[in-house]
Order: sequence, then C-alpha cells, then structure tokens
Amino acid sequence: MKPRRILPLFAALILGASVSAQAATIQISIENLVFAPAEASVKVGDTVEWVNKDIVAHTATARNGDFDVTIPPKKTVTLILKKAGTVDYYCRFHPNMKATLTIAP
Ligand SMILES: [Cu+2]
Repeated sequence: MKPRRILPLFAALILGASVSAQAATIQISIENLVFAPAEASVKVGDTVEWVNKDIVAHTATARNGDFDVTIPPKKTVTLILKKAGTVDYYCRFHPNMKATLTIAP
C-alpha cells in the first residue's frame, strides 16, 4: 500500500479521536450566592453542571433567553449547550449573582 492511501485512514483516526474528546463537562459551583467560576469557556455540545452547595434554591437564567434552569438547594443540574455565543446569566432569586459562559461553536 502506498503512503498516500494510508494517509486518509490516519486522518480519520485523528478526527475521530478529537470528536470524542470534544464534549466535556464543566462544573460550576454555587456557594454563598456566588457562581464559581464566574467566567467559563466552553463549547457547543459540552455539558454544564451547576452544583448548588447552598441551602436555598438558585437559577441560572440566560439574559438572552437561551436557558433558564432552577437548581434546588444541595442539588446538581446539568445542561447541554446547543448554541454558540457569549451568554450572560444570573439568578432570578438573587440578581446580584452573575456569571458568563463563552460558548465556542
Ligand atoms: Cu440565587
């Protein structure tokens, strides 16, 4: 087999590997009315996991309306990101709680 015939196979293997490594889970904790980290860089297809360590409920509410999830006390809520963009979000119950997701395509 000539090298130029082997090349596409290698390319497919490399692409396949990068696709499976692409989707990640990003954990954002909520403690004492603070999202941490407040700024996270993620990708479409990634899962965001909000972990509420407080004894009160919070929300992660996108200002552009892309998502609005409620995170009960001591619970974890996940969301798979479907749209690219920079999304500012806040908590509807505590509007001082603010954070940003930078979502790459
Ligand atoms: Cu809150």
